[in-house]
Amino acid sequence: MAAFREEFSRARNIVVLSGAGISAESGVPTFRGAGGFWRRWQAQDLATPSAFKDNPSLVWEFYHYRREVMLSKFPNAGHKAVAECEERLKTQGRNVVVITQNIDELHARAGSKNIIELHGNLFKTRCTKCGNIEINRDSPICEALADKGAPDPDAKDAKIPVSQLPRCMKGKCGALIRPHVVWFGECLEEEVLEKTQKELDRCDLCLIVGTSSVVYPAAMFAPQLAGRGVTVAEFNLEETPATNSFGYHFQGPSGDFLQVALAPHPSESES
Ligand code: BJW
Ligand code: ZN
Repeated sequence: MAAFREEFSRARNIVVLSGAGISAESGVPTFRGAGGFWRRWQAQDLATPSAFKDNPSLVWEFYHYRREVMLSKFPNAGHKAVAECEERLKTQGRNVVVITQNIDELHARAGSKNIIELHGNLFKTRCTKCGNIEINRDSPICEALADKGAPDPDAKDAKIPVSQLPRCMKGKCGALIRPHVVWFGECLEEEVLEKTQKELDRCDLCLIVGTSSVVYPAAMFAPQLAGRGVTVAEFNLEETPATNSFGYHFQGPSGDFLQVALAPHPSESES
């Protein structure tokens, strides 16, 4: 940690690449770990365009459930350490950007400003017909989903009629809307990828936090930086397929480690 802190004190452009694990200490389920979504449900039934085409009711139940869960969740020490670091380093002319795979908004709620959401946002919707994107924090998002808990993977036939699922409010459109998130087989937004590349190009220190590093393209960002000679520090409960390519691996809850890793360095008072 002391060696990492030395490198941290010299870095000018820090990238924090985060995944579901950073929100685990807030009580938000991850995807692949114990209690993770993909342990209980099949990803192809809930997070692909064909799942939404075949059963929009089941997919909406899943995202509705996750929206409702977030009402009782709050940023944890990890999100806060990242946000405080961004604010503090800004006054020193240094830059911190969060590039997150998470759609839960906890980085923003902790106070981070410079955020790139790679996989979209749980509280945005997109119209399947006119493409209109809206922020939507309604609870429930439509009457038919009210009081629905987690979707039952074995009850795929108990479908809500499409006419009762969330609809587009733009003008007279009225078509079915979907969560504005990136599913498997879908491309990440061009603008998001361009912004990400710019940040990766100027990055001189990367923290990769709470991601299994198995989902592309996010999984290749940190190994690419390491290949270019940029220091990468991984914060995870476990080792990942990418661990061996990184300079530092802090194994444990990210909240605990990030508080220490990103605390003010003595040299900051000199700058
Ligand atoms: C803690 C902790 C604590 C716990 N402290 N740590 C190249 C090679 C192979 C395949 C592909 C490829 N390029 C593209 C693909 C296909 C596919 C893919 O990657 N497949 C792989 C699974 C094999 N990728 C795509 O389809 C992407 N699109 C794309 O590339 O377009 C171009 C293209 C299209 C078609 C063909 C080819 C190219 C889109 C990917 C979209 C992912 N979407 C999801 C769901 C949507 C958002 C949502 O509903 O939330 O995004 S899937 C899910 O996985 C979600 C997550 O953002 C994402 C990553 O998961 P994450 O964050 O890593 O979570 P976990 O649960 O996996 O890991 C948690 C970690 O935290 C663990 O390591 C724990 O140990 C740790 N942890 N508690 C520290 N307290
Ligand atoms: Zn529309």
